[in-house]
Parts: sequence; C-alpha cells; structure tokens
Amino acid sequence: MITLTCEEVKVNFSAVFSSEKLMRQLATNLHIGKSVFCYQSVGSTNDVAHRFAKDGARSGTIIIAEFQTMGRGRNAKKWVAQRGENIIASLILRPNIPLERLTHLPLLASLSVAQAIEEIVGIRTEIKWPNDVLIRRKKVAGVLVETSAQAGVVDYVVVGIGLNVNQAQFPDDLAQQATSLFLETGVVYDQTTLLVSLMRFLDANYARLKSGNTESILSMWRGYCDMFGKHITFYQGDSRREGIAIDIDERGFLRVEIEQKEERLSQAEIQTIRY
Ligand code: BT5
Repeated sequence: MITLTCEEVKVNFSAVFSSEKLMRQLATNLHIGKSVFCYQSVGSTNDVAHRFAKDGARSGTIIIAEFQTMGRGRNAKKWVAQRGENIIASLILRPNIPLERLTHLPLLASLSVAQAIEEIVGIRTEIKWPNDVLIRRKKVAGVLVETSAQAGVVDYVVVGIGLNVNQAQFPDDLAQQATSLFLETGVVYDQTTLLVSLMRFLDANYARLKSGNTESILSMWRGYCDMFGKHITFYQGDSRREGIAIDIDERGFLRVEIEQKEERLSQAEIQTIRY
C-alpha cells in the first residue's frame, strides 16, 4: 500500500504528464505502466521509487516528474534538467531472475531509449557503454539502475532514466557535452508520446530478459555502439587507464585490450573515445 506524504499530495498532479492518460495509452497487456505516478517536483524520482518499492509497489510501477531538486547520476554525480521540458522517470521492477543477470539492465534501458528516439524522432543515436545515449557525441540521455538485494536475492530494481527532450539551453558546465532532441532537430516533442514509446520498448526488452533471451538484447545494443575497435581512456575509481574497446561479453561487461591483455570491465567511466 503506497502512502503519499502531505508534500507529495500538494505537488502531485503534474500539468505536463497525466497518470490516467499514460495508463490508458500503455496497453493493459504490458507489464510496465499499470501504475503511474506523476509529480510536478520531487527530490529524485529514483528516491520516490525506492520508497514506493519498500512500501510494496508492484513491478512495472512508473514514477515521473516534471522537475527534480536532487536528480542524480552514478557515483554521486548530479543530473540537472530544466523544469517541464524533459523526461525524468523511474521504473520499479521485481525481476525474478538471478542477481548476475541484472548486469544486462543498464544496457537494456539505454537500448530502449535509443529505440524510442529512433521510432518517434527518426534519428539513430549512439550508445556509449554502458548506458549513455548520445547524438553527435553529445549526451541526450542517461540511465541510473539501483538494485535492492539481500543474500543474493533481488528484492527490486529501480531504473531511472533522464532524457533531454525540449530543453533549449544547458548550464555552461554542461553545454559542451549535453544536448536535447529539440536542439538536434528544431522540433518540440510531445513528452507523453515519447514516454509511451520508451515504456513499450522497455516492456518488450524486459520480457526478453525475463525469458533468458539476453543475446537478442546484447546484439541490438551492439547495433547502437560505435566504440569497438577504438582507443578509449577510462576511469576505474581514481585511476585513469587506456586501451582498445573490443566488444561486450555475455554479461554486458566491456572487453578492453590493455597492453596486449584482455580485461573485462563491469564498471568504469569512459572518458574519451578516439573515433
Ligand atoms: C547518468 O549518470 O547519466 C544517469 C542519469 C540518470 C538520471 C535519471 S532522471 C530520473 C532518475 N532520477 C534520478 O535522480 N536520476 C535518474 P552519469 O553517467 O553518472 O552522468 C552524470 C553526468 O552527466 C553529470 O556529471 C554531468 O556531467 C552530466 N549531466 C548532468 N545532467 C545532464 C543532462 N541533463 N544531460 C546530459 N548530461 C548531463
């Protein structure tokens, strides 16, 4: 049973997103989108999702916000997005699969974003391992997957997605590296149409993951990745390293050749790709 705090009730009922409209458009046979909560403003949709999941929210629940005051990326980095212009969403999943197979989720999410952009906007994006979606080398979307597990058993997963849709300007420190669909095409997009497409692709890809068909997810993901065979620099913690990106393995880990030896990275921050 989900309970909203007074503050949440007050700021609930977004003018940009409608729970009813979204639930109507997401067909009832989909796993994703049976419950949709739309907010004007939250700290982080991932935090709301964690609280809802702990309160027993069902798998497939979506939390959407027009604005976040404490949007976050990986490793305590910030996600900054202008009010009402973008997609800021978190999805609760309760995958009944072994913890090891969750390594596919960040790739699954970035793949779904790339597919939705291709369907609605008609442009082919590029994915930078593991889950940044880029247009002309600039980041248009990011994914933050957070897992709650105990003794190797997954309780729930939160998949947070930030997609820059109609934002026309970015703060100075982001302007060189961030872009939006509007900036790339000059077209203002309906956020609900994009969200519905995104949720449908997430639903289809999630069904593939659950049925064990991870190879099809990885092969579609590879189709959007332009890093292989290229020289990369990356951070693992504080240490900066370099090598040649070879491919991803069956878990979605990045295979990198470093001084004639192959290493498999489960986590790293790619800094540069020499195209
Ligand atoms: C990500 O982290 O790219 C994951 C972003 C996930 C955001 C969603 S929004 C809904 C949900 N709720 C949350 O609180 N988070 C999720 P990472 O790969 O660590 O990249 C973070 C970096 O991206 C920052 O350090 C900035 O350099 C850059 N950045 C911040 N805001 C951006 C934006 N709007 N567009 C492009 N880049 C941005």
